[in-house]
This record gives sequence, structure tokens and C-alpha cells, in this order.
Amino acid sequence: MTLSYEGYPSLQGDFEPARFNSQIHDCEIVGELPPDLDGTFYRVGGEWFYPPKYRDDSPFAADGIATMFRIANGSCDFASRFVETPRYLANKAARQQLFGYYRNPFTHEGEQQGQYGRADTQSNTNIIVFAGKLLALKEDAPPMELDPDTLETRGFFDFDGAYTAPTFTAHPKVDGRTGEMIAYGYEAEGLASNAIWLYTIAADGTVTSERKFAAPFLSMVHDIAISQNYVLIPVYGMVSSMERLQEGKVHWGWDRSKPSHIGVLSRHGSSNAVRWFTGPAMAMVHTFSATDRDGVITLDAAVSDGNPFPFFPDVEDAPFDGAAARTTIRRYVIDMNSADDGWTEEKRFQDKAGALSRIDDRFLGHDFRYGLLGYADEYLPFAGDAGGRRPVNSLGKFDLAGGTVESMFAGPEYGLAEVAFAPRSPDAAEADGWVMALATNYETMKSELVIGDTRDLAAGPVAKVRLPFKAPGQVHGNWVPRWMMPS
Ligand code: V55
Ligand code: FE
Repeated sequence: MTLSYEGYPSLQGDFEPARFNSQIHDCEIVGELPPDLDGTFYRVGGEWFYPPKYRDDSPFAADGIATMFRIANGSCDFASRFVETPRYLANKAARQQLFGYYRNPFTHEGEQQGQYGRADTQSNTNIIVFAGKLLALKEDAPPMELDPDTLETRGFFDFDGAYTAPTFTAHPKVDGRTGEMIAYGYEAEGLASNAIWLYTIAADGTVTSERKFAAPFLSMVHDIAISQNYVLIPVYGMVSSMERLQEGKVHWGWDRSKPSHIGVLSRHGSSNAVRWFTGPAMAMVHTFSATDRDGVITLDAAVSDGNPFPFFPDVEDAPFDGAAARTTIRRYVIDMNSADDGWTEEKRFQDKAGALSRIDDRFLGHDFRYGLLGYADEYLPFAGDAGGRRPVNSLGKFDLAGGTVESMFAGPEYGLAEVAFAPRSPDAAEADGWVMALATNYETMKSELVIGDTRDLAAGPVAKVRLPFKAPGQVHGNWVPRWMMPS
């Protein structure tokens, strides 16, 4: 079979796949890296090692590739490496793409037909350090452990068998004070099941509880939120079913007729009782975080009114609605004392659209004030061509209590990936430190890591790490300070 990317419009130009592993000793720096910045920025995303079987497949089905920027003493080393999933290795051995649509095992070739989970995952969505391990995550399979120094693949990690769900979220929540993880798997009782299994896992990796319950219907449960006392589970119209998979479609479709739900369950104890609240259609793909006081829960999230993903089409083939896909900051208040099963929603910062919401993770599960979000500021100049699209150009530190925002504009030539946050010191004040994001420079078509100081975001980046090529794609990334690094 001849390997060619010809005829794949989604894999040209900017989107030409990076098909190599790389290592750079001592990267070029513009400006000055903060001397106290000491740790590793790990990122993961997808690159098509072989072109997709179907040209309209979801980019979420591209092969996982991890990258790292290791920063210390004002200098930076870089490395990238494909995650050696069973799927990547099978394709490499066959020298062709054996897998069909995103999370549809009925569309795979030959022996791969019907295989899913560990067999067809890409480990391409998030990368975290937990219990002394570097883990690449994808919500359809268990975590994949990587070597924290070389990014070499070590294999699936299921907490020595104590985590029994076949799936593991890409967004586990780690309490910023206790280090306890709240993790879950959805489609936990097999393909297209609406079962969710929820776990607590101690900071040392010991699984301490398992609770099983059902969602009102099967939907993508990409992210959750935790407050001091509750776990919040968004369910919305990104749906699937065995029928649509057997029809040979991409895993998810958008169903406009579906209401949204937020499931609330106690964070503590063993009860699997979930109270499902209900509201109008929306997609809450990512949350900032939540807090609660006297049974009143406040949840901040980046939300769209409709389908945010053009590659997961409407179930009735309605055209993609760009306005409904626009994702902005919203605040939800849920009152556990009330018999009413609704919530109140407040739309905030409406001129700042961005989907990849973060906070200072030291405050997860506790009172917090600041949201961090990369967004597209329409009023700032753009010197590149991103296919008519205005890329994310600003990193915002949103004061969610006060309603104000401080922002860093990366510059007119840049488009930015998700923001990551590095605290100035282990006990620095909330959101005091550095923000960073991988940037495409549309003038050079190469990548740079831009870094800003949260004490003066308006001053722009304090440093940029320049790569001699366009870096592999990113979904999520995390700064891991030296004191958190596995040895
Ligand atoms: C998301 C990303 C995924 C996925 C499911 O951003 C949801 C949401 C990169 O893969 O498989
Ligand atoms: Fe995500």
C-alpha cells in the first residue's frame, strides 16, 4: 500500500502531520526564562501517523504523541515521542491504517474489526503526573504510563488491577490539598452503555472507593467538577448508541432535542445516589471548578449552547451552527436544599470565547477565585492566515468573583494552544506565577512556547522558547514542578 497524504485537505499546510520523534538539547530562547521556573511542561495531542481511513474522521482519532519542555536555570530542553499504543504498533507493523472511524470498532479492518478500548485507543488527550507516574490519558481506555525522562511507552496502568472500569477519563480531578484523585470511566459496562463508575484514589495510588451508577442517557462525559463536598457530572446532547455504531458512523452525534443534566453526588462515603438536575440544551465539555457552601453549589465552566465539534455531526444532519458552537464562561448555581431540579445560569465575559478552561490546580476541590483561559480577542490584530479563522491569541486570568480580567496578548503572529499554569512557589497566592502556552507562529510556521508572568500579563510574554519546526499537536498539557516530578 502506498502511503500518501494527497487528497486529505485536513492534513495539508498547518495540519501536515509530524511523523517523527524528536529531541532538542538547549532550545533557542527569546527574552529570558524566569530563573525560578523549574520543572517540565508535558503536553499530548494527536498526529496521524497513517492518514485516517475516512477523510471526515474526527481529529480526536489521531495517534497520541507526547511532548515535553524541561525548564531549569533559564534554559530549556525539548522532546517529542509517539505513544506506542497497540493501535500505533499494529499500524506500523502493517504499514497502513487498520482502524476506521473514531471509537467505532465496526469500521476497523481485518483482525481489528470489533476491537475497542485498549486495542484502538490513542492516549492523545491529557498527560498528568499522579502517584509517581507520568500518565497519558484518553477517555476510552486506561491510562498509558510513559517514562517521565524519555517519554518512552511503558504500558497501560490500571492501578495494579484495583481500578476495574475499562475506561478512564482524560480529566481526573486531584484535590489540591489532599492529593486525592476523583476519577471515573463512562461507557463502563461496554460499548454504548450509559454506566459510569466513579473512583477515589489516594495520592499514593491506592484505590479507596468504587461507585457505580447510570447516566440519564449515554453522552460524552469528557470532564466533571469537584467541590469540597460534591462531584458534578455534566451530561448533554453529544450522544451515541449501538445502532449508530453498527451503521458505521463516527462515535458521537449531536442531538439538539436532548436537555442537559448535571448529576450531583456526594464526594465522600460510598453512596451511589445521584441527583440529576435538568436544564436546556448545552455542551459543558470543560469545567473550571466548583465550590459549595451550606448545600449551594457554584460551578464555573466553558459552555456552548449547541454542538461545539463540527466533526461530530447532527444526528438529523442539520448543518453545523457556528454561533451555537461558541464557547464562553458561564456560572451555574445548584441548590441542594431546594426541591427544584433546575439551576440558574449566568453568562459572563461574553466577548471572550475560549473552550479550554483551567484553574490554579492547587485550589481544585476548594474555594477558588481565578479562572485561566486562552481566548480569541477579535479586537487585536492578526498577521497570519489560519484559514479565515481567528486563533486564540490571549491568555486571560479571569477574576470569577469580581468579574474582571487581566490578559496577555501573545502578539499578532501567534495562535495559542491551551494555557498551563506554573505557581511561583509551592505556597504562592492563587494564580500567582507563570502562564504558558504552545504557540504557532504564523509567520515562520514553527512553534514557540510563550511564557508570561501573572503579575504583569499586559506586558506580554517574558520569554519564548523557539522550536526549529512546528511542534506536534496538543489537546491538553500540564506544568509539573520539579518537586512533583517522579524520579
Ligand atoms: C475530547 C477530546 C478527545 C476525545 C473526546 O475535547 C473528547 C474533548 C482528543 O480526544 O476523545
Ligand atoms: Fe479536555
